[in-house]
Amino acid sequence: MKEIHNYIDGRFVSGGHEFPDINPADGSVIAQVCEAGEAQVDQAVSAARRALRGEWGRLGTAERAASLHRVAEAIEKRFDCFVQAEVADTGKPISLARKLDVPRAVVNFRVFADLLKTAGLEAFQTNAPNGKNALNYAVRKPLGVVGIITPWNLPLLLLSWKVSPALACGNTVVVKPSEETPATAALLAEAMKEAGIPNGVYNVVHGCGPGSAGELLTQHPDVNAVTFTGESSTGSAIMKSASSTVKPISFELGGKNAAIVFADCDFEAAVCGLADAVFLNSGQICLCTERLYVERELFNAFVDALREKAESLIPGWPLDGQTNLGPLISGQHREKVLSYYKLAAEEGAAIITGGGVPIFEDQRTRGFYIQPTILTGLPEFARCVKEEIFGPVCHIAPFDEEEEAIAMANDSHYGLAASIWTGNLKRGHRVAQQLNVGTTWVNCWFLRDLRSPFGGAGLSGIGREGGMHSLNFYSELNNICIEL
Ligand code: NAD
Ligand code: 6OH
Repeated sequence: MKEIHNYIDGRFVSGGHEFPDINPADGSVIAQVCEAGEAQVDQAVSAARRALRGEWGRLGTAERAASLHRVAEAIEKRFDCFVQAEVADTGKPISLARKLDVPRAVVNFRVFADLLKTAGLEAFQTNAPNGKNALNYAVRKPLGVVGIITPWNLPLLLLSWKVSPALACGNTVVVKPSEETPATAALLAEAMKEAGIPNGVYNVVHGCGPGSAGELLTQHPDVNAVTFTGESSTGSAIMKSASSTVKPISFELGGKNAAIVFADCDFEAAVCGLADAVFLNSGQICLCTERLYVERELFNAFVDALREKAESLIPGWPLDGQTNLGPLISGQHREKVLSYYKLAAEEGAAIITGGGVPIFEDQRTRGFYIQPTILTGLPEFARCVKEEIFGPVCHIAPFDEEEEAIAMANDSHYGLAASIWTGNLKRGHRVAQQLNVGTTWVNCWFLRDLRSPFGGAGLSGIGREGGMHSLNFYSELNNICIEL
């Protein structure tokens, strides 16, 4: 049986308790994963601390940028290995891993390398009231050792989106990938080695959250900052454990994202765009849409068209190029999503399509597939309209007035993303500017420029990453004031 090891100070380290890495398509065991205990987390943090003082800490920005480009090349060289590992761990369709996950990881390293080379610094010439003149300028220094904790939905993509700016800023990192999807973080260690990244700069510890590697990392006194993507409730637990040592935190958390569809939209484009927004990656993307508000005159036609899209999805084997609907990540997560399907019926929803589990006559019966599901008829206060489900499911409600749609879209404790579908761009701007979210798309979805700010309002997060926002989070600014 294959083993996935921790990666500490440039070496793969085995030992300790092991847990299985499960293939969600058929429930088979892909590998045994070595869980890092307290001693190993400690070793990883110490290695990262030493590396800050070594060769890595002495590199200039141009050399660090070149190192990140070499990491990007090393991933590209093993592109198929990364794709296979991501597909096996997540069950996502191979077409998606090829098109989104792995290429996006490569681009993350390239974008932050280039940004680092071109990023300027703030400078102010000061004329103080006492007549003195001074020059103020800020220099960027690394935060130190950054703890990075990531989820299972886009494992390599979300990991690289944090590792690349953290390294660009001269930090060293200890990453704790999701226990469900440990493989690509380990493969990235091989790419780091190949790219000549010094030992201790990138470390991986495997395990779960509470009482395991995740919590050990966030409460470690020698970790200088924590960046986390995952559920809002986990964010709250991490905030508590990081608070005793007052670490800076950056949180990208859950969402209950809305879409507003106006009758003047390009109907086909809206249906196709929203079919992706609801069902891509089996609805397991933080940006996926779970609440749709459709202008009443379009409502029936829209529900019918989205139903057709849902029913045409192919829940095949992930490695089959035709498959466009993979399983959910785990049996436990499927139970959670199915409990919402059941709750929806209890809350009085009309189930337009789906609501259960697809039938197979092969090993997929042991996998965690679920039917894509469309609900209508729920009141806005229903739990299925309020709580993040994180599956291939949405609720569609009609609206009559623009203000009403905005009010319903904003009536959420979350505030990650939204989309607006309209042929009237003036309205697009007007509505977008009233939504309380971190990202609003008009006539598109998940079209992301890596330089633009990314994060959420309310329960959806703290802070922004992306472009300069990432460089600012991952660096400590030292403002230097010189009297002239
Ligand atoms: P999760 O919060 O259960 O786990 C995420 C990571 O945190 C895992 O590595 C886990 O082991 C670790 N963890 C759990 N408890 C911990 C603790 N107490 N201390 C330290 N680490 C701990 O999330 P998930 O189920 O892996 O991912 C799905 C969730 O992530 C959804 O809510 C989704 O919306 C959210 N998400 C948000 C974004 C975003 O950018 N806003 C992106 C992707 C996913
Ligand atoms: C959340 O699940 C995914 C976020 C991904 C990005 O923001 C991106 O630009 O790749």
